[in-house]
Amino acid sequence: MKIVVLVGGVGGAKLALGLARVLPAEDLTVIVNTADDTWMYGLRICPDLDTIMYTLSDLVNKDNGWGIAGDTFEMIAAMRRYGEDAWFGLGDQDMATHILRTRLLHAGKTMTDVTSILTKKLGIHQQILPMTDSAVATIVDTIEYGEIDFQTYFVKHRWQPTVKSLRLEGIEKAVVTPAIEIAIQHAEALIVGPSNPWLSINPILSVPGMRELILSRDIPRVAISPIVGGEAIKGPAAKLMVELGFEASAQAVASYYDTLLNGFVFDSMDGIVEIPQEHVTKFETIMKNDEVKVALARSVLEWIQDW
Ligand code: FO1
Repeated sequence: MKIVVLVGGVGGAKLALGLARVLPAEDLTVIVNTADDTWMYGLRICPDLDTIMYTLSDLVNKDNGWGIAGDTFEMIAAMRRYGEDAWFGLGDQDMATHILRTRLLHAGKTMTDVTSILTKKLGIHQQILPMTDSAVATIVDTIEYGEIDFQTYFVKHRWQPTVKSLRLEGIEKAVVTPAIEIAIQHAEALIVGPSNPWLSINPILSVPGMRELILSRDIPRVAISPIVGGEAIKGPAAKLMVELGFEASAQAVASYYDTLLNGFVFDSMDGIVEIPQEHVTKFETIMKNDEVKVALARSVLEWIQDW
């Protein structure tokens, strides 16, 4: 069954790993948010693409969910010796990814091409696609600091500033890539991972033409809730929902996706309530180990099989 999954970073990567373990590699395409991307020290950093690549190649630091296991931070220490305010934890091995990516981009390759080259070198056979080849950046308007870029909000200030609004710089000019068009047109189901709907999934859905492309497919289109028992499994989703004027609940996430999707998965701890999607179910969604990731992937695939 050909599956397209939309993801951000850590939570989405866990589901992608579960799906990768149960599907033939050629049946899985992972579409990844790139609105968290940033430039640092002249290098292009793509945190969510990195997280997906490291997770699927089993390189990932499982304690953090991002970065490479056992990496060292000598370069960052040397930056601090020069007096740099080096708050972003770029690992020494991780740097190889950013250096190669930047070199390939400077040589004129698209982000789709660069990602394909890097994933193949890491032995990943699934297709990993950036949401667009255009540069898009999430800008966070906060009460404390005014407008700041995403990594400053998320990493430097540990997502503690109060968010007034979010804006996607460059989104009007972004285009759906040919690879994404083909993947969605051939998909037999589309799964939205348990990633942050506002920070990770909305940028993907905001690429002009993306919603229309998804809606043109009469296939199962389901999301897994990132909110369990009114709280985010990881990260700022619940805090952000309240700041943006929503109730922090799985039901509010389902309403946010509305009829773009036709199915929604609650966590087994939550009660099923009235939502816009036609198909609703409950599974264990807190992917604390690889068995749960695989079990969740299998359950979702079985559930949508006969729609
Ligand atoms: N997240 C952190 O919380 N602290 C870091 O120092 C950090 C460094 C980092 C370096 C490379 C990379 O690919 C990701 C990194 N992340 C770090 C994770 C990342 O910035 C966020 O988890 C995502 O942007 C949110 O999806």
